[in-house]
Amino acid sequence: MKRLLAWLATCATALGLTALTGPPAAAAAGCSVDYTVTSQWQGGFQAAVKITNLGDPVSGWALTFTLPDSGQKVVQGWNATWSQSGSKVTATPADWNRTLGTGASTDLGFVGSFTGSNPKPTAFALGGVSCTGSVEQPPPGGGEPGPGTGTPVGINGKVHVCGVKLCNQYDRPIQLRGMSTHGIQWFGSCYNTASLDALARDWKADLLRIAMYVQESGYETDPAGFTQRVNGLVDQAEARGMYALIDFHTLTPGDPNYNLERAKTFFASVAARNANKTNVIYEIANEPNGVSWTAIKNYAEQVIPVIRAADPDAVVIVGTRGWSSLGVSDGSDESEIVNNPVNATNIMYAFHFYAASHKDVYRTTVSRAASRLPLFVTEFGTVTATGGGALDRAGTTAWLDLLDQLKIGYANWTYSDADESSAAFRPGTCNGGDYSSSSVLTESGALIKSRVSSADAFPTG
Ligand code: IDC
Repeated sequence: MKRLLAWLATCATALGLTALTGPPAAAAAGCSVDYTVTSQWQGGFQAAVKITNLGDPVSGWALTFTLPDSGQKVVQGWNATWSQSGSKVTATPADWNRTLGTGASTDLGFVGSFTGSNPKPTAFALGGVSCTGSVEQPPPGGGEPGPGTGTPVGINGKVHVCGVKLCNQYDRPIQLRGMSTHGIQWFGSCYNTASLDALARDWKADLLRIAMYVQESGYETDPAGFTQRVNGLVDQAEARGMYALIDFHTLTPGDPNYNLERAKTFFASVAARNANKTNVIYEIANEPNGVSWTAIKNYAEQVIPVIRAADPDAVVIVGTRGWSSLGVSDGSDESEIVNNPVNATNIMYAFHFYAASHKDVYRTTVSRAASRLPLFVTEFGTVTATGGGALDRAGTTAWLDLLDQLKIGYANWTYSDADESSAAFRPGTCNGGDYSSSSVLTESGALIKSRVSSADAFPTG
């Protein structure tokens, strides 16, 4: 081992890797993977995986691929840390092969088990970039901010659920913090170049939740038009290196099954269109209410396969009973989900709160549920559940401290100038071009901006 290390150190010096202190501002990226089954026996096999970095040097990487047969499992691997979530496998480097210069290779391997046939895995990617043997050049000019320049998406790449957490391309848990739009049918003018630049640059948001109401003059009135608007905002978020949470904002009626056919049509379309993007997360039902967990689960198990058929490896978030309260607002709790989870992998469950309405019993539930279920706070307010009333600063702070501690991601309602205290901007802001001055912020906006803009500590490698 010592000799190997010494040899690697020599190679690293020869490749000029000692000068590698951090990622270049914008990097060329590309890779190839040679996958060989070196031996196979009844129910088992051994595979060799040679990765070659064709792009700029990397220090820290994650290899991901998909096992095509759901019976296949990685039993034991070497020369990397191996993990598997559903059919998705992630390998992250050991200390000695963290750094890969341009043209450098590293040899990994694993022993796997299988049932049925044993086809070759698919979708090999290094750091979220497909290993096709070609190289993606950085965009000309490399303008800031952008997806490859130290932005949330640039650093974390494609996210996935790992245990009860959300993990980045290095298979390390992360918390994504950002803002929700208001209903895009009403506040579309609030989402423009200047406001989204402010969200990415000043607020340093990781995430834009795109609230597409289905009723109340939303999607049902113009499916093609709303689908297009959502896709446009996905692109706007991507261009700024932010994740886009596509929210199918069901609210009234509360049974998501009322919109089942619409959901299938909508998600088939957005999942096909956005399948190759790194930044998309799907939220399939905002706030189920007046409906049982069984009915919600049934809806999820019909919509998720539609998404997976087009976009197999994106995270999907499922709304929960009682306005996404994990059932608490209906006198239940998370146990109904723990005992009867949605039959799908790479999913999370939504929890929503409004700080002035949802207090200790809700916080206790989230603290307890967080060790059992992957949770994402896809919507919360600093005020009462009406979206109005006085700001609850202490309650909001207690909630956000808890979410930070548990690394639970969140989006605040709303990045808009609605005339209600939950909005971040004062009424009229979206008629002008200034989204950056403190004078355009409401009390809630100022509080949330200070929280969202604090530094992210995204782990790499
Ligand atoms: C509210 C809006 C308000 C709108 C109302 C009805 O703030 O302007 O008139 O919806 O569409 C939720 C919902 C979210 C609500 C929000 C505040 O997801 O749509 O927005 N809220 O009431 N759940 C709890 C609170």
